[in-house]
Amino acid sequence: MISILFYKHQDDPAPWLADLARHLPQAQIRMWHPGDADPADYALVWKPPLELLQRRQGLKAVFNLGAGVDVLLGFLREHPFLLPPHVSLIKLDDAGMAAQMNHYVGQAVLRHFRQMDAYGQLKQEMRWHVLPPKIQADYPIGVMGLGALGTQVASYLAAMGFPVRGWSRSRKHLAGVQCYSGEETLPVFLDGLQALVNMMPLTAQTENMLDRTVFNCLARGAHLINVARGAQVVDDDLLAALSSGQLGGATLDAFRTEPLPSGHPFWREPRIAITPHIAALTERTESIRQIASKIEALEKGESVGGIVDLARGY
Ligand code: OXD
Repeated sequence: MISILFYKHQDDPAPWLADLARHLPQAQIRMWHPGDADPADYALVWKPPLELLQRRQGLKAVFNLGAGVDVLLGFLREHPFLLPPHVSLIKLDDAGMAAQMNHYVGQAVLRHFRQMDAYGQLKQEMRWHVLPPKIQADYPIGVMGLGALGTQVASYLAAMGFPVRGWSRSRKHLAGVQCYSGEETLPVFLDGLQALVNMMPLTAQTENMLDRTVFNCLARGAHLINVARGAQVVDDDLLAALSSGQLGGATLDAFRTEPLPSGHPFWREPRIAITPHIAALTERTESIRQIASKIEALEKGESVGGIVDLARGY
């Protein structure tokens, strides 16, 4: 019998365990508790403690129940022999997250493009006043990170009629999106952007990448949207760019420390919109359907998609 170990940080496991049992009736599924060192064929995890994976006998694959695999890759950097080479780390392919991401980024872009915060302020002042409209053709948006979710968001924004640029480490081609790749193209990609959307995986190269140098390349008053990882933004540089007016605002869904500590200056900065890491939530039914079919394929010796390239880090 296939045995599955389940752990999902800060989430009620009961509905997951029930759905898994429905989709994989042939499996023995258990929630991980501290001290459980019994063998398992598969581990389905989101932000697990290291102990869950250490010296786990029998593992064939680890499924990450979210988009970013940085927590697991962090473990592997510190403990290179944590997973034997035959054990794949598999991430979700979209699983309903792309549509949520499109909506989240779309609303943030439109709020800035249609000046809704400025109209909100005018309403507070009970003033009927028409602001000069922004012109869509003069409103380039840049998406950094063209992975599974980044490509969808870039195409979505292009379909909304915006000029869209995409930037990634390796070369990509995307209809309707001007694609740039490699560090040396960064200044051209960033030049004059009205909105910058961060969708990069967290790696040693992307940590602290969104700093004052990047912000200074954007159009004055540009908007930053971070739906990736907080550690990619230099918080003090962001606050300084907002104070100086180089950035007009920011929509942040990811933070260095989550939950965002109550004393953090972002809470008090009116130009920053904050959401608690909800841009794209893992959809249980779709994720379980996907993982169950991958487990069935792996059990038959077939190959599956979504395997993380450990050297690249995504
Ligand atoms: C993430 C997620 O990776 O929420 O941030 O899935």
